[in-house]
Amino acid sequence: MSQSSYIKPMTPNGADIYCRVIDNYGDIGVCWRLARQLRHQLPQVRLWVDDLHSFTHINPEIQPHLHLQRSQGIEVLNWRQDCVFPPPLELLIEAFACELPESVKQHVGAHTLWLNLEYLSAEKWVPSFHLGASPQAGGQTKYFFFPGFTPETGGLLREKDLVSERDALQANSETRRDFLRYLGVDEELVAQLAQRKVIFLFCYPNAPVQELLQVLQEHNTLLLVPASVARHFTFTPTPKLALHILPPISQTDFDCVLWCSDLNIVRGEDSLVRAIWAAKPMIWQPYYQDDNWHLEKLAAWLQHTSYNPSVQQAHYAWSQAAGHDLRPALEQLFQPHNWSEWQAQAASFSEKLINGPELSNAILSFYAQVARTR
Ligand code: TRH
Repeated sequence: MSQSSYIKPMTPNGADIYCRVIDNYGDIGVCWRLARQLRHQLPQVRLWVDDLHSFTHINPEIQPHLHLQRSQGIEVLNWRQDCVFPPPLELLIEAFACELPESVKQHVGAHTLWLNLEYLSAEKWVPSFHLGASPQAGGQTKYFFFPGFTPETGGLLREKDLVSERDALQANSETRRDFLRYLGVDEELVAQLAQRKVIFLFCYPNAPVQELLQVLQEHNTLLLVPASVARHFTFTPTPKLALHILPPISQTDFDCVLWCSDLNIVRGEDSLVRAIWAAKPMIWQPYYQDDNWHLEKLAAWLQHTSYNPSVQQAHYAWSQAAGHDLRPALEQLFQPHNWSEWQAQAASFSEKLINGPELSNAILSFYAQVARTR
């Protein structure tokens, strides 16, 4: 082949993702999903994580003492101070401004696309910052890559088979029962599923959980709560309100919990997206930020939904720890007509976003776009 006819491949030779676990599981949660998505399209994906112990909570295959291990085709590396870092692969993702090691930055060459993956937000300013270029001290350019809810952003992580797998589980009540049995839910409760709403509760400690429980005591409910959440509250089961505490489960099982539940109460960014894909009524609690910035995020997201005022009231009450407002909103929403409306709105919002951009594809398209200009 002559030099002039050579066409440079538009796909990177692989991806390096760097992730620092700040607290909770959100950062590693997004990075792990992204790594798996990219691995479907790239021959090599390396995920550098500074806290493998936290990683074990969402991926039980991980062995925290290993420096290098493989999980689902991905090389997982323990990111320690004393690591000798190889030169980066052609796609380099710095997750959530985690600050790359100096030696990695120095080796970012002309054929590497360097992205800073940002937090998900529905705020209006996001599209104008998406793909913004930031010149670096070493002469390279780093680009800001924003996930988001509109076509002008990087979109949301969504696996190819997500909808078919979700639909298969939701359409078959026996599969749903089997999954709850697998989670260890009592057979007696599994047998009562037709009479109980299954509610998944994944929230921050400041949520008005006691008020929620008071409402649920009057409705037949099976409440599923991760152990890491349950330890912040006192739960007293009643004849109508049954409780099942979940151990740490894999992200795949986490998704199935969302698909199996009638109402998902979730927090942070990753479970927000996953609850949207579940297409069930949901209440989202953004991660707390000083000066109530998280309420701006909540308002921006609610604007994208077509949720009616009671759903919005429930969201604000939940995020402002305002239990007195939560009760009337939930009582309204549990009325059969309003409940059906909420179900329909959740399904149509999910459907709308399913047709939007997918984050890993958007990253690879951007790589190809930049590669063409080199
Ligand atoms: O854990 P979070 O509260 O994460 C937060 C937010 O992302 C926040 O913005 C960030 O700044 C902060 O962390 C540091 O919520 P989130 O984002 O929903 O992430 C939870 C992840 O954990 C999600 O990928 C699902 C996963 N998970 C499991 O896979 N198994 C489990 O058993 C549990 C409880 C969670």
